[in-house]
Amino acid sequence: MSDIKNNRQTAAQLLIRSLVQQNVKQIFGPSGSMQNRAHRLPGVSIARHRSQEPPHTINHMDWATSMLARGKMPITRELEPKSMEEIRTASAENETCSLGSYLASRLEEIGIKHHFAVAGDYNLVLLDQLLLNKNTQQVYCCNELNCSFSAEGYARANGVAACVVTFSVGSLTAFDGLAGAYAEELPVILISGAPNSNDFGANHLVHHALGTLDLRYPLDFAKRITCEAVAITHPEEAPHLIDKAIRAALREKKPVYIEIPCNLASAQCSKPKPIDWFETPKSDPASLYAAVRAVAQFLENAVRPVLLAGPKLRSHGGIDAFRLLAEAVGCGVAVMPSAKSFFPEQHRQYIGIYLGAAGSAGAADVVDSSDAVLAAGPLFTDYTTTGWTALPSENRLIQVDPDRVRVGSTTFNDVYLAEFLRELTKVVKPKPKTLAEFERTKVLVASPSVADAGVPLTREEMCRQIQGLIDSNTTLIVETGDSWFNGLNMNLTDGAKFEIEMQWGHIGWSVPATFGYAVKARDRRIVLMVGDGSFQLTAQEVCQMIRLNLPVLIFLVNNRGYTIEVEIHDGPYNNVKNWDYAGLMKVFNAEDGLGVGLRATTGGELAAAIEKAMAHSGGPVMIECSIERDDCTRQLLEWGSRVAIANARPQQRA
Ligand code: TPU
Ligand code: MG
Repeated sequence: MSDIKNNRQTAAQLLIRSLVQQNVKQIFGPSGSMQNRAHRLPGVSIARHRSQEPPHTINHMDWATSMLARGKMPITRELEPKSMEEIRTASAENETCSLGSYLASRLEEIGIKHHFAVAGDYNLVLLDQLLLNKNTQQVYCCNELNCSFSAEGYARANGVAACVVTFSVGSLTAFDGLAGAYAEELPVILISGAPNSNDFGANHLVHHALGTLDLRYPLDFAKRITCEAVAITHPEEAPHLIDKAIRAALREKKPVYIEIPCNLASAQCSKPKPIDWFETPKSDPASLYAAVRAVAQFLENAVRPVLLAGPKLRSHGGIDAFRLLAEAVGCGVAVMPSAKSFFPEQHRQYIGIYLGAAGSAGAADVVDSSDAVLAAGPLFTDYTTTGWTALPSENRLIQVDPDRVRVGSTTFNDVYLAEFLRELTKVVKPKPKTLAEFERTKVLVASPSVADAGVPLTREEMCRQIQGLIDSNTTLIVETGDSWFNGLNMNLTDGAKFEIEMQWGHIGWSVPATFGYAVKARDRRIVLMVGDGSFQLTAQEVCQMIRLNLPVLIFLVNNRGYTIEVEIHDGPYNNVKNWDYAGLMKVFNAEDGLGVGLRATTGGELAAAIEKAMAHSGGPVMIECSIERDDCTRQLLEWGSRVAIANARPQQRA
């Protein structure tokens, strides 16, 4: 028998004993075994809390214990000080809270003020318990995919996020967004309800499952796409498992999975103890020293080094350290697409986005001709290298990963990114040649001219007008499709932020992710660019922006198809059924919403729509921009053709 159960019995027995000792004649409270036991004692009578409940139906040992613990036992007369002392001692030893409130406290402690949720019978009690914590807010989503993507977006703005779904039917749908969080290095805590703990291993079937006795497959799946997956089977182990999972998420910057059976959400466990959640990892001193020496030497020997910012810089806390290192070296600084905004674009050393022929004008020339590329937190894939055409060769690459440094073919393990960048900054010498080269050779990109107000809207005119909205308080979020390249081409003033999901690349990600981001960053102007094809996956989450009065500005690019796919490989499968996108806002508003849907088919209509949007408050505005199916960026054409070649490589013979 568990310690907690023992303690509860001891506390209840102690109470009865002391009441009898003090000649208490009546106990008010729910009927149950404690009263039954007391009743058997001479001279004690019971007044039932709920008269309709027969005394034998509820075991209220829990009730008595929790009332004791809270000092609220409604007895009819005061107890003698001596016995109260005894009771206090017993209850102090038994400091408990519900498992759900334990979890809520932990989420609050690590800075999660909102958790996203979809209700289901396996998580209802847990949701009740989480609601009891008034410092955190529950935010509802239309489905579990959107729920995990909303949390992913919230993690981008907040550093960490949580979402709550039901067992199997809910969690399997949420896993797609959770895997996305893994790919994008975002700590998202997925909490799933589960069947009653007695059903695991029992010889009967439960709903929302496969119709077999196997109830462990969600946990098994979760293990493949998280850095920690735990299933709670007893309340006593909940604190340990919850803390273990949260710690892993914060340490690894990856998602985790916590499964809680429906009957345990309100069960008692020990109260949370203080924890230092945010310990910074410390490098192995010898390895750090060796890595710094090797890299400093490599840079010293090079004539034209450049720095390249990668997407992992943010999750591993290296953005500031990278900038200081860049300023110490004084060379040209390029960024990978997913690291746009991690280095200020107004900085004199900024040379643009490195994405081969699809990147900023002049950036690839500098990086590709450099003899030392220090890439901090990069992720080199077929997409980010434009079909392997923008990949620095190993003999000129210094790759700073989250927990190791590679110089050419030598690897230094147990070296942490931010610490390494700081140490390297102390010893590097200025090497400004690549910046001077870039300045001499750079091609100035002409600003697009203003289109006539009455002519059909073009992509270029649409982007010109959106560019005018970006200020230092803007976050620009861009969806898979030509919106990637439209967004990458935008100039960001200092303070503006940029969000892209290029690694997981899930169309539909941006609508819920923008919702999640906006829940956290209410003070920012959030601008989303999303294509028609992508929007159709997760459109309904716009209604949650309306529900919470979030003033998101959505540019829905209606080009009647999957243009990005058209440029990789065309076929009838790239045509999209047209929708009345702007008209959807009316549907989502129903009787009480403040969302606005507008349409723009010319530059003049777009300007008028933007003006209306800027004057609107209290809800999102969607501007549906109609453009030609083939009106895409030069960068998409360059990128699409090279990715197509990479995809079509023939099978290599062994
Ligand atoms: O600007 P545009 O027309 O390229 O954007 P739109 O209309 O949003 O089309 C996106 C087309 C697209 C697809 C169908 N981009 N990638 N895919 C493949 C894909 C399919 N399913 C998921 C979940 N993610 C994907 N990336
Ligand atoms: Mg499209």
